[in-house]
Amino acid sequence: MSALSDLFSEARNSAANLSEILRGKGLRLGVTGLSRAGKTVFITALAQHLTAIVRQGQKNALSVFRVAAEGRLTGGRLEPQPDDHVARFAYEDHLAALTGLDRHWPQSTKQISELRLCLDFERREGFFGGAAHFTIDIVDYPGEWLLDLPLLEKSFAVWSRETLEASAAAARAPFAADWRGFAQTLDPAGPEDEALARRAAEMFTAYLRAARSDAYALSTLPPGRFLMPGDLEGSPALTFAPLPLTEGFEIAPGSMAAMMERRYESYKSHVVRPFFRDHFARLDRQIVLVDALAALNSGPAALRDLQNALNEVLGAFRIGRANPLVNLFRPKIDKILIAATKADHLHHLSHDRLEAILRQLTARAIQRSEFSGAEVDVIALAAVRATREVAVRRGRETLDAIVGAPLAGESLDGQIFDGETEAAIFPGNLPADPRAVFRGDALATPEDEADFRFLRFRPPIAALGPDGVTLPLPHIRLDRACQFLFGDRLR
Ligand SMILES: Nc1nc2c(ncn2[C@@H]2O[C@H](COP(=O)(O)OP(=O)(O)OP(=O)(O)O)[C@@H](O)[C@H]2O)c(=O)[nH]1
Ligand SMILES: [Mg+2]
Repeated sequence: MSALSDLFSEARNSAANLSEILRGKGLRLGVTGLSRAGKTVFITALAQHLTAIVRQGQKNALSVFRVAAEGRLTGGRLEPQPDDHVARFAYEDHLAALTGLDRHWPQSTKQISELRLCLDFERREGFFGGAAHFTIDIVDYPGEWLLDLPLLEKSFAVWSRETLEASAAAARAPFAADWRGFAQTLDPAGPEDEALARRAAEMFTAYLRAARSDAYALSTLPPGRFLMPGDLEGSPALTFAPLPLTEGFEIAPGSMAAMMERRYESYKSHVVRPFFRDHFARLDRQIVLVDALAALNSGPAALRDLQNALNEVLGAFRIGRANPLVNLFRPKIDKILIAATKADHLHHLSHDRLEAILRQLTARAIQRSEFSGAEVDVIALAAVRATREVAVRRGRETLDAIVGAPLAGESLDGQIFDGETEAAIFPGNLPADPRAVFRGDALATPEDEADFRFLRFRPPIAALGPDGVTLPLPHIRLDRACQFLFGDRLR
C-alpha cells in the first residue's frame, strides 16, 4: 500500500471520524491554498457573513446562497472547535484587523487553528421538515505546509534529485547558486557531520526564502516547515537538506547521506503525516484558493511553477463521488470548488478570462476529479472586495476602471501611494487565449510589456448597519461559493 493510501485508511478508521459521519449533520470543509492565497481572509469573511446574516437581516448580501435568500437561515454562531489540542481560529482578531480603524489584512498564518461554524435553519417542507442545524468545521494553517503532502510518497533520493534539478531552472538558479555550490562540495558517502548538515540546511532555507519573495512568487518550495516552522522553530528536526546523489547510489550506514535520509524520513513521519492525517485525510468538500493574479504579475515561469505545485498537491487528495454505503468507511471529497481569489483586482468583465486561466492552471486536477466522479466548479472570487467599479471617460472612450485605496508603498507610473488616497486603476486586459500567459520564459514580465498590472489594495471601509454594528464586508461570489459547497445540505 502506498504511503498516502495508508494515511487515508488510518484516518477513516478513527472512531471520531466514524461518529461524525454517522451524525451526518455537518461537514469538514477543506480550505486549500498555498501561502498568501487568501485562506485566512476567506474563512474570516465566511464566518462574518454566516454569523451576521440573521441578526442583520442581510438576505441580499448572499443572494445566491438559497437557504439565506429564502429566509430559512435562522441562526449562525461559532462553537467550540472539535479538537481541544488545536487552537481556535482567531476570528475576532482577524475581523478586527480588517474592520478596525487602520484596516489591514491579517498576518500570514504561523500556526494551525480550527473553527466550527454552526448554522440553524428551517428545512423546506417535507418528510424531514422543521428546525435543523448544521456544523461546518474548517482548519486554517500556513500555506507552506500544504506543499509537504507530496513528500509522503517521495524517498530522500527522489526528493534530493527533484529539488536539485528544479533549483537549476532559469527562474530559480540565481537564488539557488550559493546553496547548490555548497551542496556539490558535500560527499554523500563521507562520514556524517553535524556542522556540515547545519550549514547545508541554513543555505537551503535561504534559497527557499529568496525564491518565495514577492517579486518572484515561486510556489514549489517544500519542506514547508523550513519557511514556516511553527513550533519547530530551531528544532533539529529541520537540520537536513537535499544531497547530490547519483542514480542508484547506495546509502551506507554512518554516512552523510544516511544521516540526511534519516532526518528527512523523521520529518515525514513526525511532522507531515500527523498533520495530514488529522486535518486533511477526512475532508468532505474542498475549496481550492489560487492567487493566479500574483503569479500572472510575475510572468510565465511563476505561472508554470504554480501549475506544478497545484498539480502535485491536488493529486494527493482523495477525491470521488460519495457512495453512502462505501462512504461510511471511505470518506471522500465529492465536491471541489476551485476559486481564483482577489478577483476584486479586476473589472468584472475580465472575470471570465481569469476563470479560463484558472482552468488551465488546474486542468489536470479538474480532469482527475471529474473522472473519479467529483463535482468541480471554477469561479473568480473575492472574499473581501476592496474595490468598486467605475466607468472613466477619456475623450470619446469610456474605460472600465476599478477604484480603491492602494496599500501604502504600492506604486504605479511613478506615483507612490500612501494607503489613504483612492485611485482609479485600469487593470488592463487578460489575454483571450488562456494558454498565452504560460508561454515564454521571462521571470518577471517587464512593466512596459505587461498587458495587465495589479496593485494591492487596503481592505474596504466597513459600512455600519442601522443598529450601529458593522455590516459584513462586501464580497464577490462568496454566496456562490457557499451554495456550491454546502447549499445542498441545507435544503
Ligand atoms: N483585494 C483582496 N485582497 C485579498 C483578498 N483575500 C486575500 N487578499 C490579499 O492576500 C493576502 C493574503 O491573504 P491571506 O488570507 O492571509 O492568505 P493565506 O492563504 O491565509 O496565507 P498564509 O497564511 O500565508 O498561508 C492578504 O494579506 C491580502 O493582501 C480579497 O478577497 N481581496
Ligand atoms: Mg493564513
